[in-house]
Amino acid sequence: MSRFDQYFLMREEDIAPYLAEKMPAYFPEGAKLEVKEIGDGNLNYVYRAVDPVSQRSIIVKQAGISLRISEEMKLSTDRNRIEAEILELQGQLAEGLVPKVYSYDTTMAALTMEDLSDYSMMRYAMMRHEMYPNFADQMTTFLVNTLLESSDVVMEHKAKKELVKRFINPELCEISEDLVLTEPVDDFNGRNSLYPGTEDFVQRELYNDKALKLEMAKLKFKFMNEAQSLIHGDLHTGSIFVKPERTVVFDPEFAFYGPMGYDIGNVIANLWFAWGNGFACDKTEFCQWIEETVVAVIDGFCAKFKQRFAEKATDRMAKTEGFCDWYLGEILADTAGYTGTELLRRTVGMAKNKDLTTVQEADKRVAFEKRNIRLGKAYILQRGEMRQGSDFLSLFRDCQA
Ligand code: SR1
Ligand code: MG
Repeated sequence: MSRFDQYFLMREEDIAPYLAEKMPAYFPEGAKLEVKEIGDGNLNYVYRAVDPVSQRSIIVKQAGISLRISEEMKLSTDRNRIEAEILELQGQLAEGLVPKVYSYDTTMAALTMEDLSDYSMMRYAMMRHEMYPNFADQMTTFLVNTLLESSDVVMEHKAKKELVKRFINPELCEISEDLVLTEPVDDFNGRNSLYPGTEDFVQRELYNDKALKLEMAKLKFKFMNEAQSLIHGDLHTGSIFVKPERTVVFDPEFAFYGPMGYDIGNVIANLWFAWGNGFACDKTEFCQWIEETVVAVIDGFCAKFKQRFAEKATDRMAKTEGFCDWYLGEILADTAGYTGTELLRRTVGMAKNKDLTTVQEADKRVAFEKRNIRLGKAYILQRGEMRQGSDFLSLFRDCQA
């Protein structure tokens, strides 16, 4: 009988005995581990354990039954199982671009994985206005490999449906259905918080705009009903680690079978948040790099997608002449739509981005928020017109005023 045979929420002092029991061979015998809680997300607890002598280290991530961001929000701890399983799958599809998982413990809802503390979380790297020239190339490889290769274009259809079943994720999807795809235009839970000076603008541009609400409803139903690919489901810059030579995507607990454009759109929107922070801090070169990166992510995705489609498509009808271009066009429209929803929800919703909230001067913060809202709306309303990276950039420039 062990104290880890029944679930409880661990604290720092529980991690060394937990690892001694569950991962006895990982550290040298007699190692005295130093443990620190380093979680930065809204949901879970993340511990880093280091043996200062051998310098070996590991991450333990545990799901709580209520969320860090709100005690009232309860969630099944099964999300950690989903995370462990998808990381293994993504590791096969996009080798080296996700952390290695060592173990998953269903009782404690805890997984152990590779420690990437020598990387920076991309959000903080962006807030320091650092530039990562390999990011677009590695991110587009991750996106194309994980999204295209988990879709019906490539997979045998019954095997794909098995994955749809295995990664059904109703509770975390509900969070996104509400926070991302409803509350920006309809604050029915009363959870939005508006920065002083933006209230009338938000009322007019978001809550009273019927055309926007209709398009948001379409995007919501696509999110709920289009089991296109095994998506990460929360691909913001807080789910990405970077160092100059390598990009690693983590934290896929929101994963489920949904539209590819949701992941790509999340990346693009969070790049625009980084731009907004850079702009508020007068970082011209950094902003220029972000603009180039947005274009490179879209164009790189399209080029790699077409190439891999030609190499890997197995479905007879998917190989029909013209289908790949049509399919990619739909993905780009979805990408623009979900870029828009992410821009809006991270500006007015309960889970805001630090790139935005750390801007102290009121006039700059208001300008940042209004630009996000104009841009988010434009991406949603004009999503059918996006053909390439330069279209995403032109729309962004049109919304500067
Ligand atoms: C209630 S959880 C708020 C947000 O944190 C996660 O990272 C997701 O983005 C979610 O929408
Ligand atoms: Mg997260």
